[in-house]
Amino acid sequence: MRILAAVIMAVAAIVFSSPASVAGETVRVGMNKNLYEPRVLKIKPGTTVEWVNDEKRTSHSVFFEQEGLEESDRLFPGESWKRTFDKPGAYPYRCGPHPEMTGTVEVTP
Ligand SMILES: [Cu+2]
Repeated sequence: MRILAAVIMAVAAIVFSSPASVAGETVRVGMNKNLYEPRVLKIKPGTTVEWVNDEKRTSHSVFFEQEGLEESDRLFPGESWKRTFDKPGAYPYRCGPHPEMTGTVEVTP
């Protein structure tokens, strides 16, 4: 029984440490030192992502250019912007003023 308990604990640790989100949940992506953190975010359908500018003085945006969407407003330090993802897929994006600043949202069922 002790071994069984250890196996259950190990499986639980793996399951609960996976970066999965729950539908209706809001997950934060920071923007700091010209990087999105985390750069690759894995979520479940129905999750809202909130990008928050954690810089002291640099402004950023969130631009899903490849989807042909409009760029977000310019986000000044402390400001944020949200998008909800309902369909599975990979959603690459970048910062408008800093094209080398990129990230991806991966939505998996
Ligand atoms: Cu930027």
